[in-house]
Amino acid sequence: MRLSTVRVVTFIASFALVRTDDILTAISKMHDCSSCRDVLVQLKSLAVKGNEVFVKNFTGLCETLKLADPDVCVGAIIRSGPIIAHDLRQINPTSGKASAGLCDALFGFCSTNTSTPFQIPLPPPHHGPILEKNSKSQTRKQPFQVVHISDVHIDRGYTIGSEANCTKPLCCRASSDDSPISDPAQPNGNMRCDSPISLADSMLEAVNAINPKFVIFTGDVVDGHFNWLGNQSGVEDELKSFNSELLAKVRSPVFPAIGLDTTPVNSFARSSSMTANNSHFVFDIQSAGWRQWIGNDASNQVKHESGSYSSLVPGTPLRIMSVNTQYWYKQNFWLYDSDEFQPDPNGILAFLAQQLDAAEQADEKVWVIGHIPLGKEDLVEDQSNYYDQILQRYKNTIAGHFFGHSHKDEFQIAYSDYNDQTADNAVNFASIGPALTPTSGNPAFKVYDVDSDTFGLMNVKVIFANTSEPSFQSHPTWRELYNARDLYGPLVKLSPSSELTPAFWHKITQIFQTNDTVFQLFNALLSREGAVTPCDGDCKATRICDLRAFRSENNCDTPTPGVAIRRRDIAKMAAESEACEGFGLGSFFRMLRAKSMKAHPS
Ligand SMILES: *[C@@H]1O[C@H](CO)[C@@H](O)[C@H](O)[C@H]1NC(C)=O
Ligand SMILES: *[C@@H]1O[C@H](CO)[C@@H](O)[C@H](O)[C@H]1NC(C)=O
Ligand SMILES: *[C@@H]1O[C@H](CO)[C@@H](O)[C@H](O)[C@H]1NC(C)=O
Ligand SMILES: *[C@@H]1O[C@H](CO)[C@@H](O)[C@H](O)[C@H]1NC(C)=O
Ligand SMILES: *[C@@H]1O[C@H](CO)[C@@H](O)[C@H](O)[C@H]1NC(C)=O
Ligand SMILES: *[C@@H]1O[C@H](CO)[C@@H](O)[C@H](O)[C@H]1NC(C)=O
Ligand SMILES: CC(=O)N[C@H]1CO[C@H](CO)[C@@H](O)[C@@H]1O
Repeated sequence: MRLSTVRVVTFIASFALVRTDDILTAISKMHDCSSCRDVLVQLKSLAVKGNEVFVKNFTGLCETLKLADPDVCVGAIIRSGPIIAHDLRQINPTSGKASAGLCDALFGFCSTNTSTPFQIPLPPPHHGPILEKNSKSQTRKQPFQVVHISDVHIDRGYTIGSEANCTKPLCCRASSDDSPISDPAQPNGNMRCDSPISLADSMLEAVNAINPKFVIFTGDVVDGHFNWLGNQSGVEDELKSFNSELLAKVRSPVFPAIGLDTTPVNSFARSSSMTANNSHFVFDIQSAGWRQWIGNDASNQVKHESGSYSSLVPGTPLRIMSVNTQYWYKQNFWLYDSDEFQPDPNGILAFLAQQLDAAEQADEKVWVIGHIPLGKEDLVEDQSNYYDQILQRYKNTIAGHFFGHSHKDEFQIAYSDYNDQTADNAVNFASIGPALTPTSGNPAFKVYDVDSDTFGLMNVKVIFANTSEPSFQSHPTWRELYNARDLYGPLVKLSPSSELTPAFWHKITQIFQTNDTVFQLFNALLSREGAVTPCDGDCKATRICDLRAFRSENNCDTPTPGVAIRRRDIAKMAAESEACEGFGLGSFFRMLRAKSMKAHPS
């Protein structure tokens, strides 16, 4: 979509002068945290007039400025707008954490690298010195396999032959707007579209053929159209359908985690909100849908612990703790409706700490799984820091972390001292992604070879389907892209009997620093060589810094307001954004700012 700058300028000028209370002028002058708060003051004056006025004004702006197609504008703003209006009515927009968080989520201002000091109450270790995990054991049993799938984003409305090069954030759905068709959607997927059912089925068959001991699924079921078309019954149907497909196609038990699937998307209300708008329906559906895999106790926890649960893998001392990370996600606008400091929304951290303590006493090992990794810019620094305190205390019990959300094949390392990031100080690591949806690269999943005594990883294999191969559209072929042991092991002289320890991953990041060939390969593998973006210099330094940041206060992402606007195709912006929110209110407000700055150059 292209728009005439002259028209925009004229429009904004008239709008700003005649129709709204200087909101756009304030937006165009925004350049730091304080001027961002000025905008919130203006927005609040609109919010107090009611949700309808708030929604109508912004829907009108979105449409007139052609920030998205009209149905996308109306659909997205009508869903999330009322939450933002509610926030503004509840909080002081001129100071405090809530207004800073809202500025950060909407415009990319007021973000800091700091967390609010708070000590999570934790009991001291129960035993004497815990036996060192024997990560270099010479006598190992045959490892077992675990499959990790993530971010399937299945579009049940995917229509073969529909327009794949449309003007919306996602395509491949039948629409009367698109004729004649320039780029027809193929049977098994397209990079501008979320996954057709046939692609998901194909992957689940490949997963089943591996016959893993169990499968972990780190969330995100519904497709991006839900950002502007979703409703509760639609989300319910999607979640149930994917549970049924997993059950029908995969013999192994599945341990899933709650993703961002709710309505409006990302928006999980805290229990402190005292409002009817919450996502309890998601927990009810999954409590029932996951019971046959995770057991009765864990199924009840899903319902009563806001989607989190703790479940022992049958026949092993390995416990899966699945955490709903969404109350720690900056694009969950429900987080900004109170000025009261809430260190542990919905008691998720307390639940984890209590379960880890019980696991420690029972001599179990734990894998923590969840949707959003804790180290990126899009995770609230506070809860990331408090989770890290729990991790440090239970580092001998936690044998692994597994997340999704970024759609990338990557990892994050935790250190006992983040100011002294060395191999010796690396205490844990998280394995992240990749995604099934072809929007961010070739569809892929991971297979882990797991030591049956320590539950550490002996190998990480990435299995992918190449969308560029002509045979992909008739029959996707799933094969190994690489495995970490063969690719990286020789570079760090990994001994044949050693696990892929946190220290191993730290040493890989050191190789990235010294050997750019290896780093560039890693950069290509992030998207399974399917959507490679060049990365040198500062980008490389940031990537390495981020791989060493299990805590979000330690990453090197600097939210650059409006940066994505420089991309040629605005419609694609949301799909490509690091935060992976799709077309949401965050992207809307950032686009609005970029447009208003063009109209009011400073
Ligand atoms: C925008 O808000 C103003 C109040 O500030 C209201 O008078 C006007 O009707 C709203 N515009 C639309 C299109 O709803
Ligand atoms: C975070 O810290 C880095 C390095 O210390 C700094 O360059 C960056 O500007 C900081 N970001 C913010 C938002 O304060
Ligand atoms: C998609 O459409 C745009 C304009 O509508 C055109 O410029 C572009 O070449 C098309 N891309 C493909 C891959 O067909
Ligand atoms: C809810 O969404 C589904 C598609 O997911 C759609 O078929 C249905 O009409 C929608 N219901 C309402 C009330 O909008
Ligand atoms: C995917 O297939 C294309 C076309 O055959 C090929 O050029 C490319 O190298 C393949 N990618 C990978 C990662 O194998
Ligand atoms: C970088 O790593 C590659 C692949 O292992 C190797 O072939 C090359 O010699 C290394 N380059 C340097 C400068 O060490
Ligand atoms: C803040 C907010 O979104 N409130 C909504 C909660 O749900 C009711 C009924 O669905 C709506 O009327 C409110 O606007």
